[in-house]
Amino acid sequence: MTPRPFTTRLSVGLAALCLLSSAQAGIAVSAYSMPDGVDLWGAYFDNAYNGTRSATRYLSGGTGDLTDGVLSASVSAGYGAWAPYVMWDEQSPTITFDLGSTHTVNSVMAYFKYYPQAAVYMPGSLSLRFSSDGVNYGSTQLRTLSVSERVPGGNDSNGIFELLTSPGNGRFVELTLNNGPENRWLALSEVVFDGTPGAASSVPEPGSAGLLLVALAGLGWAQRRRA
Ligand SMILES: [Ca+2]
Ligand SMILES: [Ca+2]
Repeated sequence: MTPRPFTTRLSVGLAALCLLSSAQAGIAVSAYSMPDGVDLWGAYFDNAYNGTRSATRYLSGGTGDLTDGVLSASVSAGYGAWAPYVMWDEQSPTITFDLGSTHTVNSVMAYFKYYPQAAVYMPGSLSLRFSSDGVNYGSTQLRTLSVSERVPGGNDSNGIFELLTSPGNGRFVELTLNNGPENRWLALSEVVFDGTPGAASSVPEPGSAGLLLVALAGLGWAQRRRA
């Protein structure tokens, strides 16, 4: 069989990309709560947090550094350059995200900084749980980072991870950063959720964007194999 010209394959790929972006959109976080980062250098805590900071430095009712759209930054300029990050030392903090309403969550991306010379490491693992009411949570998804994931590069490199092992459903997402064997600094800059509003749907209707996407993806795959 004659392979289709490149332009045909390109248009199929673009169509699939457009569908992907419309079928799965970023979820805006309404609020998150957590123990604030360390109060050092005017940078290590949650600089942008706009909710309440209690006397024990517990944050609630707002958003900040972890959802401001700044995913990664160089910290080579010194202490103040860590401001985009929230940093905890010898802790395994739990962060509770409120998505505002129930969503099917297909992706949770986390953006960390790695700087071993400054004792800033990757977590050993991450625990995720979903809840519809913020009280009763489902079973825990444990995402263990591999040896190579825990060493994403040299000083000032970025550790960026998909945390979900399978789609979740709910309004509240509880994320715990389980410190690794070093039990030292963790530096987190952003957590990005993707998915669709509403509860987990049953069988999708024929002709829906999702099915079309699957079909187009299959077409592209078949053409690549033929090419
Ligand atoms: Ca950020
Ligand atoms: Ca900060």
